[in-house]
Amino acid sequence: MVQAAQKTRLKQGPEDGYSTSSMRILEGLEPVRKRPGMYIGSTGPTGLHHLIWEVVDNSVDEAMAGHCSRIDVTLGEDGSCCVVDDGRGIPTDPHPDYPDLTGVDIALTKLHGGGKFGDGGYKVSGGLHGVGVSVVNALSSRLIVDVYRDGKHFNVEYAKGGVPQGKLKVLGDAKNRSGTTITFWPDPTIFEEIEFRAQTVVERLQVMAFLNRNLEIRFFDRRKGRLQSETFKYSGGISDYVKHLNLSKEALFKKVGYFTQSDADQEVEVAFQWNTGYYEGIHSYANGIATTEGGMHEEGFRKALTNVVNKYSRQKGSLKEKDENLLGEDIREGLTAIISVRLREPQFEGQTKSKLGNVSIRSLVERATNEKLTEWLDENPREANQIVQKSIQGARARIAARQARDLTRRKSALDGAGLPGKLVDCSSRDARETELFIVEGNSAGGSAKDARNPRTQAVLPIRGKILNVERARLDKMLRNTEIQALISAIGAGVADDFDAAKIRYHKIIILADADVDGSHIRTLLLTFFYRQMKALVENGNVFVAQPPLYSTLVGKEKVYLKDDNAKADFLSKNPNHKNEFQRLKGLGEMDFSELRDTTMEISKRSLLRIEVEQAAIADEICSVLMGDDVESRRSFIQQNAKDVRFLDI
Ligand code: 0RA
Repeated sequence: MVQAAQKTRLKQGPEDGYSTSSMRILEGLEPVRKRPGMYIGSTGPTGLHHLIWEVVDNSVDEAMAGHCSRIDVTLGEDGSCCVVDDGRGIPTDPHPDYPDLTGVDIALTKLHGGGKFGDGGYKVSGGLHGVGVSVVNALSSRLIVDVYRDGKHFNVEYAKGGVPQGKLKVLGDAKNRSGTTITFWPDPTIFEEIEFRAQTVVERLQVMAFLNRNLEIRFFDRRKGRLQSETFKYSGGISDYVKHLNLSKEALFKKVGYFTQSDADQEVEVAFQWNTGYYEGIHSYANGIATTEGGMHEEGFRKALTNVVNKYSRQKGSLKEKDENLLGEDIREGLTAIISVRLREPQFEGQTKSKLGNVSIRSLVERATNEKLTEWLDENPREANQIVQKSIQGARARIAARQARDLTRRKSALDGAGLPGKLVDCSSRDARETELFIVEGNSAGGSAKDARNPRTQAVLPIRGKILNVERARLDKMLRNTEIQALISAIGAGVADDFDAAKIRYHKIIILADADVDGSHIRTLLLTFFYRQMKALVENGNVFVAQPPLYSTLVGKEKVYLKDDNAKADFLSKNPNHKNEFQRLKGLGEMDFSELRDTTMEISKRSLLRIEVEQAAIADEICSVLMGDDVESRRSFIQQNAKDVRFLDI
C-alpha cells in the first residue's frame, strides 16, 4: 500500500497543518443536480449504480488506510441502499476553517474536487468515482448519515438533494464501535429508473473484495421476492481473483504467480496464471477502478512479459539463435492476469475514461515485471517451461492462422467483395443507417426477408449451430462456413485484422427464439463477437431483438407487450380491459407482418444493446457458458435461469 500518501489524512485540531491553503474552494450541490451527467456519467442505470460505488469507494478508502475491515451493502425493501463500514467515521467536529460546518456537513453538502478534503486528504482514492459522497446526497431524495465515533452515535438527515433536515445530533452512546453508515434513496426525478440490479452490485462488490485482500464485503438484498445475501472475503486478494477467473477453464499449472513492487508514491500488484485455452485475459485496475481500455500499466506489463519470456526461452535453449522472437500475443495466449495499481491522481483517458494515462506507472510496472517475473520463472522451472512451450505452440498456430486467413482472403470470402450467397442485403450503403439481422433458421429468415425495410435492413440466415468459438482456434474457426458468412457480411475483417471503421452495418441484431436452442445460438454469436470482433461489442453495435411475449386487442388494434412487467403496467393503466392476452409464438412461427410489427419495424420494436461493463466478468461468463467445464456451466445456468442476461446487458 502507499502508506506515506494515506497517512497524511485530515487530522483533527488546529495544530495539524490543516490550513486554508490546503483546502479547495467549497461549492454547494446545485451544479450536481443541474448537470448530473458531469458527475456520474449518466442518469441511466450506470449512473444510478455509480451512487453505490461512490459510497462504497469511501469505505474502501478507509479499509486501504487500515481502519476498516468490513463493509455491508444492503438494498432495502423501501428502495434504499445502505452502506455500513467499521472505519473511523466521518469527522463530526467543526472544521477549523469553517467553524459553522462539521466534517460531516462538508463531506455531505460540499463539492470538493480531486482529493477528498483537499491536499492533506486521501490521496489514493477512487479517481473516477472519487467525486465525493456529496454527489450522492445531491442526487438522492433522502439520505441519512450515522457516524459512530468518540463513543457517540451521531446522526443527520437530508432530503431533496441535500437539504439538511436539522443539525448533526447525538442519538446515543456508541461504545466499542466506530464507523459510518450512509443510507440513501436515489431521486426519481433525476434517474430514469431507480431500481438497483442485484447482479450488477454483487459483481462489483466481489471485484472490490478481490482487489482489497482480507476486506470483508457483505451484500444483502432485502427487497420483496429477492432475498439474497453474499459474503466476499479473500485472503489471497488478486491471486484468488485469478484462480476464480480460471476456475471454469483448465489451468496450465496449479500455482498462481504473484509479485508486487512500489516506489515513493505508487504501487503495483500482479497475479497471473496460464490456462490451456487461447484467449488473453489481462484485466487491469487503477485505484480499484477497472481500466477496460488498458493504459500505461498494461503497456509496461506486456512489454516486460514479452521481454522476460523471450530472454528465458533463449537462455534455456528453447529458442535457438536462428529462431525469431516470440510475439507478445504468442505468450499471452491463455494468460489470465490481474494488474492492480494504486497511484496519486490517476489520469483516466480514452473514450470511456477507462484508460490509465500516467506515464510514471508504466516504468514501475515494466521494471517490476522484468525483475520479479524473471525471479519467478527461475524459482519455478517446471511452470516456466510450460509457459515457454505453450508460447512456442502459440507462435506456430499464429503462423498457421495467418496462412488460413490468406487462403480464405484469396478466395475473396472475407474482404467484402464477395458477399455470402445467403445474405439478403439492403440497398443503402450508408452504414450509419443500416442494420444486419442475423436470423436463426431458414423459415424465420424467409419471414424476416419479407418483413424488413429493404432500403436499410439486411438479413443473414444462419443455419443450425455455429462453431463454438471458445473451444476453437482462429484457423479452425475460419474454415466454418457460417463464420465466414458472418465475417464477410459485416465486412470489417476478424480478430487482429478487425477494423471497426469498416463495418457495413452499424446495428448488428441477433434474432433468435426465446427457447433453449435460440439462447444457445445467441450465446454462440455473442461469444464470437466478444472474442473476435471485440470493438463491435465495446462500441455498442451489437443488439439482441426482443420480440414481445404478449399481445392483446384494444378495439381493433393489436397491442404488443414486451414482458410480464409491461403486461402488469398495461393492466394497471387499463383496469377495464377484458380481452384475453395471447402469448406470442417463436420467431419461426410468426408471419411476416407479425415479425415486422414486433421485432423489425424501427418505431415499434425493442432492442437490447449488449454492453460490457465489467470485462473480467464478461470474460468469465463467456468461458463458463462456452468452455469445457460442463459442471460450472450447469450451475451458472441454474443460478441465472431467472435472469438470463449475458455480458451484463
Ligand atoms: C474524512 C476524513 C476521515 C474519514 C472520512 C472522511 C470518512 C468518510 C467516509 C464515507 C464513508 N465512510 C467513511 N469513512 C470515513 C478521516 C477521519 C480521521 O482522521 O479520523
